[in-house]
Amino acid sequence: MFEMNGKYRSIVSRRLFLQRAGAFGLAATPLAALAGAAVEEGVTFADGPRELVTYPQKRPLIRVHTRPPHLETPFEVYNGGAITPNDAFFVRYHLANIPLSIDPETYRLEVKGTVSRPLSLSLSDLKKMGQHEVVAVNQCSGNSRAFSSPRVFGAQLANGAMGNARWVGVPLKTVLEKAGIGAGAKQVVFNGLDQPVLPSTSDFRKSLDVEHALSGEPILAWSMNGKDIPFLNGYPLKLIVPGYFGTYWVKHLSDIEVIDQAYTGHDALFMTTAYRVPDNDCMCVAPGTTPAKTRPISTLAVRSFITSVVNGGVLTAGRTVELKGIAFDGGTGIKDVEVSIDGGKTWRTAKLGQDLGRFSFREWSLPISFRQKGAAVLMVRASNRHGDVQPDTATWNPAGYRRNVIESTNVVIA
Ligand SMILES: Nc1nc2c(c(=O)[nH]1)N[C@H]1C(S)=C(S)[C@@H](COP(=O)(O)O)O[C@H]1N2
Ligand SMILES: [Mo]
Repeated sequence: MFEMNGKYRSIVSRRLFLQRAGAFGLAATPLAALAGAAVEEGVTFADGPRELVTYPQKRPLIRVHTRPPHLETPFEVYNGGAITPNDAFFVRYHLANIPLSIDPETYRLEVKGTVSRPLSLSLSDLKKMGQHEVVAVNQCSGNSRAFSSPRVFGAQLANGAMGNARWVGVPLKTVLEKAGIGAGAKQVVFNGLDQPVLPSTSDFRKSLDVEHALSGEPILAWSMNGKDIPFLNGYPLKLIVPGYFGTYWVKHLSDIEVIDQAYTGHDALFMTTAYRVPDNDCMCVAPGTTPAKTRPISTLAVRSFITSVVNGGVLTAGRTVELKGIAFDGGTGIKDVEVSIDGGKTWRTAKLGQDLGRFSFREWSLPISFRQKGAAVLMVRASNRHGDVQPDTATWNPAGYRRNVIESTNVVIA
């Protein structure tokens, strides 16, 4: 049985400790040092520097909210490799009533609705139905939202609401085929064990079109990087939708319902109102305006980051430094990564690292020696196999979703 209760209660006191550590100037303690490291460059957070908090199975992560837990991965983690460690993986919940303990013996996944054989499956039933592995990026739609200009409502996230992991589970297709999809089935609705506190609040449910659900790509995963999925990331079962934004990756998955119409209604808020983008090619509107029509957000935009140097970093002139970072897209795979050290005037091609599959982070590296001293602007831009390239200027939408502008890292060569 996984129990969150005892440890979970201590979170509040840990948070107070971190605050006091700052207030009393305990700069020499490791915790205070970590808290200091949580300040993200280039973001003006209204509440000032963001502190770190520790939750069960997690190293200290950047606190966005605590009720429910909403945590970002400290950016330096992405420099450690293409796979994001389980204990460093970001956490996002919408509803305050999250499960605190789940018994894997009594846990069941219900499959119901327009199916010929409704199912109630235990974890061991699921594990016997097939094991499929995929390395895929889970990125929140609002990742990097804090950089939107003009500012937008919503959690002010820097770049830490993304992660890449090796997921193992049974293809959703296999489970749906066992249940027998009825004629006229249109969408499949996914629900997890977390609930709203008030009945007037919408539950967190997501839907996929039947064709997508049966494509073989989405999987029902119980394993993340070779271990049980951490509790806060959706133990014991999580829907993995490779190439799609994290909002579809329903955690603590408890029921799957096949329906014969498009998913709407009171409980469909997270499909019908939230997580929607302007219904046009750029998924954008003129800054500050409201789109006439929207559609549900879907695949990840091509993105890349420099991870080996932080904004404000100092590099030594005349010596070769290995610049490195990550790139990813919504599933065509990364084609090219280019780096500029002169603010975008000239570009050179980086070397791509190991290919862990088209849904994965792809590491890149490029040795560079800086000749001139002074300020320099480093940039990285990726293109995918579909021919999409990151834009020079940021597009805008009211929720600050899907940011993928070429980012700049300001450094000093000394
Ligand atoms: N049950 C449940 N699943 C959920 C959510 C939620 O609030 N409840 N949030 C979604 C959103 S918007 C994101 S970005 C991802 C985050 O996954 P993680 O917490 O494992 O990083 O979970 C998704 N799955
Ligand atoms: Mo999200």
